[in-house]
Amino acid sequence: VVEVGQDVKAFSFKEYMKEKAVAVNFALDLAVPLEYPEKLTEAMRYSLLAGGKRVRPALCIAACELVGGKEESVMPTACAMEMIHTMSLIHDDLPCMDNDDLRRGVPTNHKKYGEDTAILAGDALLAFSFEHVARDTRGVPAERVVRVIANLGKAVGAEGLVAGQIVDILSEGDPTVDLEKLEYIHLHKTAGLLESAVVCGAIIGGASEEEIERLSKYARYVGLLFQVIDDILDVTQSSEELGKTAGKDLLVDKATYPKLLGLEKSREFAAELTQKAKEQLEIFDQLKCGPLLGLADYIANRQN
Ligand code: GRG
Repeated sequence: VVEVGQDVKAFSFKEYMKEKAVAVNFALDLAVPLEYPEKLTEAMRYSLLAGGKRVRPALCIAACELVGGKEESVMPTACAMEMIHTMSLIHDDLPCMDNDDLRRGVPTNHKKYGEDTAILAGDALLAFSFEHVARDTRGVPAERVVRVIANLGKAVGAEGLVAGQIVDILSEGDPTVDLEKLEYIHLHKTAGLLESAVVCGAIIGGASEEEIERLSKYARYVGLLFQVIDDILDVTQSSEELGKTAGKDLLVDKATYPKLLGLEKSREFAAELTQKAKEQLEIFDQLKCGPLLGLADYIANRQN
C-alpha cells in the first residue's frame, strides 16, 4: 500500500507483489537449507531460489488475507505452492519432456546438475511441500490443514497437473485437438495450481464455502486467461522472438487459441475471461480485493 496525500491510501499491485515476493523468498530460503546430501539440496535450492514472479504464493497469501487470515499462518502453504510449481518446471524442462536449456534466465536444473539429480530434486521438493504444510503451519485448526493437504494432492496428481501434462504430451501433433481438449490441458496444467493456491489460502484463512467457491472460479478464469494471453503473445511477438521461448509453439505442431479461434476472437475471449474472473470477487469487501483484481489485470495486460 502506498500513501497518497495525507490519509488516502491507493493500492499498488506492483508494490504488493514485490513485498510478498521478498517475504516468500525469505521463507523458502529457511525452509530448504543447504544440508547433507548437498548435491540434492543445492539442486533443490538452485531452482527454488532462481527468481520467478511468485504468483502462486502471492495469490495464496492474498486469498487468506481477503477472508481475514494472517500471512504468517499461510506462509508454509504459500511456500508449498512454489515448491510444487518449481518441481513441475524442473520435470517439464527434462529432455524426455520439453527439453529446455534455460529457465528463469539460467541453465535448467538438469543442465546444471544432470538428469538424475534434477529428477530427484523435483521429487524431494514435491514430497517436502506436503511435509512443510503439515509440520510447519502454526495457529490453524488441524481440519483446515488436512483439507489443504487433500486439495493440494488432487491439484497435483492424476486429476490435476500430471493429467494436464500427459494429455498435452499425447496431443502434440494431433490435428484433431479441439477447444474442449485445449481447455482441459490448460485447466489442469496451469489453472489447477493457481486454483489450489487461492482455495488453500482461503481455507487457511477460514473462508466460508461460498467464498471458497467464488475464489476457485476466479482462479480457473485467471488460469485460462494466462494461457490465452500466452498463445496471443506467441503469435503477435513471434517475428521478433522466434528462436527464443516465445514462438516455440509455432514451431512444434501444437493447438493454440489463435489457431482454433483466430486472433480477434482470442482477444475477445481473453476480455471475457478477465471480466468473469473479476465478477467472482463481487461478494467480497472491495477495499480488500486489490491484489486479486490487480493480478487479473496484470495477466490480461502482460506483454511478455
Ligand atoms: C507435478 C508431480 C508433478 C509432475 C510434473 C511436468 C509436469 C508434471 C507438469 C508441467 C506443468 C507446467 C510446466 C505447467 C506450465 C505452468 C506455467 C504457466 C508456467 C509459467 O509460470 P510463471 O509465469 O513462471 O508463473 P515463473 O517462472 O514466474 O514462476
